[in-house]
Amino acid sequence: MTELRIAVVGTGLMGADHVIRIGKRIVGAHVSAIVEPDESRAKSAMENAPEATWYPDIETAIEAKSMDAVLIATPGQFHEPVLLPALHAGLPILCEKPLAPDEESSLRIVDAEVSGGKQLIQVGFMRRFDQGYMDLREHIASEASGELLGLHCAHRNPEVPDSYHNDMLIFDSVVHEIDVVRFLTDSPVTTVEVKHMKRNSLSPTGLNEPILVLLGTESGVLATVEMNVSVQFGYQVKTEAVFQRGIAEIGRTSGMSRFFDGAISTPEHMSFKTRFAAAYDNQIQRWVNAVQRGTIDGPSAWDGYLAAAAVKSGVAALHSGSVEVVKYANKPSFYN
Ligand code: ISE
Repeated sequence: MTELRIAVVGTGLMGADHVIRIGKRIVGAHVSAIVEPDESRAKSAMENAPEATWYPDIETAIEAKSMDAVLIATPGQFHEPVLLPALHAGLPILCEKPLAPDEESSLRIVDAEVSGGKQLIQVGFMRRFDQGYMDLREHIASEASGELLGLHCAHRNPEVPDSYHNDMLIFDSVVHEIDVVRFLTDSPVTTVEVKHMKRNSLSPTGLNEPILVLLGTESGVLATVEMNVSVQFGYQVKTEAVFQRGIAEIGRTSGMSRFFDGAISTPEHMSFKTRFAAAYDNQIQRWVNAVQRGTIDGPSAWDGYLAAAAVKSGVAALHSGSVEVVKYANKPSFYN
């Protein structure tokens, strides 16, 4: 089988990481094109992709037929203008989360995929490829500890870039829990409420956090999410699941413990790039394999839309302080 030629669109933090990953660890694919308007960023990414050609925009890259598949890693608000021409060209796409930051553009993307007649989009909710989440989902489904009653999720970032603004707490960060709570429980999020903890004076100006988000699901399982983007000490994503007959926990950092100078210490991750490195590898390898078979293997554009619809209520809840009910469009039979 010939190697899959991938165009990586956007080579900021995540895109540059994916270029290295594809070059070093992914089997059966290589980066054939870097699509990036910023020349210096493109050049630095190309140091890890010797076979790649640089294009400033997706249209020129498509015109040059320089790829078999597209990996989109630009910020969420720039996904739609890349997704639509790539879909139109019939290219398989792995699109970083969120599919789009708002419900309306997510629906437009879904409509475009449906009219093209083939499922081409996979959304990069990488937590679904993390061993801990996969094990927990299986444990919940097995009912070995009885029925699942609730989830306590902690999502902590040491800090965020200057471009991060308050609504991103929901559409850029909590969107992971919104997707993964449905993945774990097999039940859609139906209500969202947001409470504020005491504001961290170390949070950047304009951010009012940490927040506590309550996600209610159709099945009655309630998930609490501590969303904290200024926790300083490290990057931590953990979940505790409460069952009828016990508790299950994922995400506790393992590794060498040092007993030194009157303290016991284990290093903590500082970024999602290392915390979820294995999940990203797994996600991209499975996507490459699926593309070779003409399919996808992971969350679809419809999953991306469902997350966006719940995000809309989440942002409303962040502003209103009330419980917001999530409304979903009818699922096109195309996604059954
Ligand atoms: C970022 O965009 C991610 O996707 C990370 O996984 C998340 O932890 C972070 O809060 C987001 O800003």
